[in-house]
Amino acid sequence: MTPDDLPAMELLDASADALADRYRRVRRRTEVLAAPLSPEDQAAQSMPDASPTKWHRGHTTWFFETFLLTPFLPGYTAYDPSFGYLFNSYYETVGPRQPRPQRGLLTRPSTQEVGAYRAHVDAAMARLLAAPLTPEIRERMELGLAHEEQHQELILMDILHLFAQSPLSPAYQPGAAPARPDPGPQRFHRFAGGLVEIGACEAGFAFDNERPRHKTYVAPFRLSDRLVTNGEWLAFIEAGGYGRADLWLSEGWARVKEEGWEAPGYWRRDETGAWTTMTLRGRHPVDPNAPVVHVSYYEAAAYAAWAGRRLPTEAEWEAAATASGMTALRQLYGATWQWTASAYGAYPGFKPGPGALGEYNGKFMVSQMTLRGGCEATPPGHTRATYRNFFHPGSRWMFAGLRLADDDRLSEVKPGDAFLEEAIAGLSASPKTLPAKYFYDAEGSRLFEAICELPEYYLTRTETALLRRIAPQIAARIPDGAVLVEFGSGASTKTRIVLDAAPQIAVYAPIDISPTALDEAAASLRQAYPALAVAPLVEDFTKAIALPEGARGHTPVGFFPGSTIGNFAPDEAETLLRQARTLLGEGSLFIVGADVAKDPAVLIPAYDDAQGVTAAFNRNVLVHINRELGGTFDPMAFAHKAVWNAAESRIEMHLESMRDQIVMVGDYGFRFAAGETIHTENSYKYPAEAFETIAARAGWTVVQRWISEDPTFAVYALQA
Ligand code: AVI
Repeated sequence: MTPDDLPAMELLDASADALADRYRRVRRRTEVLAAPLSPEDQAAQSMPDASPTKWHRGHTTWFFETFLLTPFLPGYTAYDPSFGYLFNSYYETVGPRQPRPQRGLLTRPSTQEVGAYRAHVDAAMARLLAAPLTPEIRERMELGLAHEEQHQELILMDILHLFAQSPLSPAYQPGAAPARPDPGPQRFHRFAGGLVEIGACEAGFAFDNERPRHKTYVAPFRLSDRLVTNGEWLAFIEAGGYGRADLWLSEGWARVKEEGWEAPGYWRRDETGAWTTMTLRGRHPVDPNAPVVHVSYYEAAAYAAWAGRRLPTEAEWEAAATASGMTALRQLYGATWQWTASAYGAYPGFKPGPGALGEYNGKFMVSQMTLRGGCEATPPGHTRATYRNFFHPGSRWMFAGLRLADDDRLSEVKPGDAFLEEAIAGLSASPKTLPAKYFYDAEGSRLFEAICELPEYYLTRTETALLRRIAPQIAARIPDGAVLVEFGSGASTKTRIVLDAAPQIAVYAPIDISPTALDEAAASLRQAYPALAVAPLVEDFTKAIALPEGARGHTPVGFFPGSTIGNFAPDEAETLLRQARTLLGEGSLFIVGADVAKDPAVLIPAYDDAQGVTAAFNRNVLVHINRELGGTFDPMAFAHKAVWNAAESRIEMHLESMRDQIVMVGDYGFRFAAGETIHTENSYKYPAEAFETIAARAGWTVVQRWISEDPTFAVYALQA
């Protein structure tokens, strides 16, 4: 040995120690998991797929004995030659074995004797691990440890299945799980796909089925940031999901019929009709916020069909999991295994290894579906992005749930689109909201004009009459050559009253977000008032920071009729008035119309008219979203509601979901419970003093106030 070899040797020894240490920890963890179970618990087998805990403890020990001690520890003889038959799981190369469905008949060896077998093998393993380790031993050690960890999860799955058969619903672990917080709406993250690489690279441990790493093409797709919840599954049940053959694969539908499935595995309805489920903590009410678990592939696929989605392929899942890191996608590894749409098969270039261990995963590569991620019962650090779990599509006893995916069809939605961002933010809020300004597409503007003509909608008529009466007084305050700046001018109907009374106005500067409304209004005013210069400004008036070019050199007079100020909350109204003051300038005049609080018997019909025009106006925000953001709202599945909120002194408009439903907006899915509302508009009705306080806070002095006879409506003259 040269001095240069020394550090390498130390490293080798250190890693041998680490391996021995890991061996002890993994083996101890199995014993800790088995500790709460009595010998009777450990011996029973609840179905052919599940094995007794005692058998898992024996089998994992046999694995080390067969694949490490016998070939590599000189002089080792098997603890008991009969154990090879009892604890061989499926290795044909090793020899015959106890049939899997009859593992529960193995009353001998006793649980205690299995403990002694474990201790014997552990002592021999300590001797093996104390000697220098060849790469082959190391490789088998890694496999043996990962194998034992797989059985640790199986112990929990199988004991849960066993305990679920007991009329006593025993708890493996005491106490109820804490209630989960609402995970919020599913967000569908977009992934570009393309030619991606999946599978484990050569370095480090991975099971044989994770290799070889290879390239595969993935079309652009979207993947939900979280798992489907029990609450969402309940909606599927209540929507008759288990009774609709059209949602199910033929084999799945046959299972539904044969086994009478009407809910996930372990779910049961109690006397009150509420659902409970069996967990490792015993039987408990189903937590609507927890991920759904114990669903078969058939159920997962049916749910996805019902939700208008699909399951991700395993390549999509892995590409997304590796691309997103841990931030964008939630619940990747620690909640439930996630069914994928991929059949479990060999990766291109896969070849089973030589000998018995070549049987580990390869021979099961048919008739099963792949699951990705990990679950609460998966030992910490056991799983990874490339990990491929697999089960028959009808199995439900493992901890399996789902995450939805979809094709990426929405490339027309521009990132950074304010409408999309505000709609997503509002629909993600609780309670859900949408900004009122999005009522006003072309159809919304037309509907609003129709509202202004309604017998119940007193505002327009009353304000118009009031303006006609007070126009001379307003005109007297307007200087010669002024520019009349109108905020949210729309059709500029009321403007004419002021223009008629004040011919000294030289320029009209309407500000509106709708170019078509502005063009039409400007054209018709130019025709009616040939001496008037019209200088329109296409802008959201809440954002306008400069007057149009044509207003330069003229004294600005602001005009903001229609009680649009009432569509802003008091603090927003104050900000808006302050901005208007900056825009119009020191000393300017500002004429503002605002509705006044009054009897709800007058207010409510004004916002819920007999002809349903306001209802159509309200629903139009959904139509607008459908058209511009690829939304899937069924507007008629939402009822129009107008309510008087006395505490806030405002009329509120809401859209109430008439049923449980899932709606997509852009990449995002939103669940609506029946009766849940979207708050779409506030229309504040300020007592005159309240409005004047806001105006004063914004730096304005109220120089005159006019209030109509019943129904009351106010016009204020403010001075900067
Ligand atoms: C534009 N704004 C003043 C109307 C209002 O009365 O709040 C909008 C409206 N909403 C329902 N009907 C009319």
